[in-house]
Amino acid sequence: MNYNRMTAAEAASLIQNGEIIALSGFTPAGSPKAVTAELAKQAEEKHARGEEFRIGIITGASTGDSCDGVLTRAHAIKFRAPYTTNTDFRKAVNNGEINYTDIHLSQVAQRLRSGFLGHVTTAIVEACELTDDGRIYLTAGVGITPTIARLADRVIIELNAAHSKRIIGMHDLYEMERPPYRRPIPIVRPSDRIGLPYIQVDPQKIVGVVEVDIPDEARGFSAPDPVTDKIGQNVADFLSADMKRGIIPSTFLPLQSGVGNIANAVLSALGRDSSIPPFEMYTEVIQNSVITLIKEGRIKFGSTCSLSVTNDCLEDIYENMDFFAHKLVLRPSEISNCPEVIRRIGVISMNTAIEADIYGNVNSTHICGTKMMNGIGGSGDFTRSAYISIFSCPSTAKGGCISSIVPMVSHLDHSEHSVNVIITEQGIADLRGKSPMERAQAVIENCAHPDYKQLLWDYLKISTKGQTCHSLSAALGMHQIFLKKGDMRLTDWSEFDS
Ligand code: 0RQ
Repeated sequence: MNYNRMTAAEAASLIQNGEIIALSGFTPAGSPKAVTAELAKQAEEKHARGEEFRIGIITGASTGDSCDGVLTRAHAIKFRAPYTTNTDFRKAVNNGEINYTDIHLSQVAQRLRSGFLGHVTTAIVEACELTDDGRIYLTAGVGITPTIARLADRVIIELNAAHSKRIIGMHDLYEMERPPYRRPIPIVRPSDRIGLPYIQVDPQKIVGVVEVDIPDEARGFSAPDPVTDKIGQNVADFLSADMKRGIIPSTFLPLQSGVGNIANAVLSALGRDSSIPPFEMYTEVIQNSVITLIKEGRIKFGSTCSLSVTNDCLEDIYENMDFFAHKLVLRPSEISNCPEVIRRIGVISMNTAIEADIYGNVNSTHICGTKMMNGIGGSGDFTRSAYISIFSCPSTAKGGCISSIVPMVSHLDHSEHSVNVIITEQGIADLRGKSPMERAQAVIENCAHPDYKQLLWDYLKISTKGQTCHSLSAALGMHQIFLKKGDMRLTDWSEFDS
């Protein structure tokens, strides 16, 4: 089939006001970059002419600035799901301009198939190769691509020369069936392959092919500091102790690790801990630290939805594909984050909290209960089904003015029932098998910063006794004082009714 080669601007002009588009990729890895950038320019031109132009966007996870950033600044996004990390997007969501739906990432494809999210007209898919019979070979991130390529009325391909074709073969693409009576997902170890290395669509649906040469808009990482190093060491100590006690088998268990600076530092620390044997990952994002550990032989295999690595690291993978081809597999998000598989293979989940409360509830998404940060991502997919679920974070934020350990989380993403362990640079609170009061004691004693310990002990004194002790008027008092006075340390419980 001779595809219609076109410019990014021509492809963008196919998309009309009010449409819902869906994008390939997971994090900036594998996300389209050229058509969305042109779409933003065209939206600005239409707005200048007084024309309406706003669309819905559904993705696997976050994208780069050339999607969420430019389209937000062009006021072209009506609604968006799921996870994003873009600062301008975050502001527009929090000022009410964009309708944002936060969804567990494993569920996005199923919700699309079931029609919960409306009808996708256009899928924009980044590929490194396309065949005449409609085989699409993806790049560094998969996300929801198999599902959107099948469901959308039309597919636009961004054929990106910045990605090496040597990545062909690393993907294992499998789309879940619709219920009822669907068959089990036959993965029993992270390296199992169950699908195809490409997506096949009807070539007639491919309405345009845009040739580009644009690297992924990967984010760098802050260098580990003493706080993130200590958190990492505490996580490693915890896992090593559980292995010595026989809770974790001596062969170890597959690990999941979240996004961001802390996750990167935690993995580096695990890699350095010689008491932990070489291990596997069953995870949704692989960041730079995992690639280093694969090269060092500390990580044996990584199953992931994306290679969310810096561009020099991605180059390194492409250049050494003979080595990495047998060490990595890229899967759709409904498989990389599939609760069935996570529970079966015994994944240990390690995610980052914005704040945790003394009873073990975790807020991963909202600042002071109202402002969206990034979204729940895959943290819920993994936490609820994990063999052991760990949350870590620094004990304070914003120069010590915020305690990450609070009496009650200001927004709930992961409840006390799903959270097994909380770890800060101060120490480890193992919450397994503990009552709420025992959990509170462990969290305050082991995880809270010394500046906040007494305040939290005093909170328990003023709280109403019960299975879970709280003062309903003071439970969010530390947040209120931060919003009023800029420092949670100024909280005085006598200002609240007990
Ligand atoms: O703000 O950038 O202005 O300094 O939050 O915090 O400490 O740099 O941590 O980069 O690891 O991100 C939870 C957001 C942590 C991330 C979160 C402020 C802090 C800083 C970032 P500044 P750090 P990280 C798999 C799993 C949810 C989704 C998930 C995330 C900024 O890990 O999005 O887990 N997780 N997905 O100062 C006010 C607090 C704060 C606070 C931190 N209590 N109050 N601000 N900050 N705690 C991946 C995917 O699903 C794709």
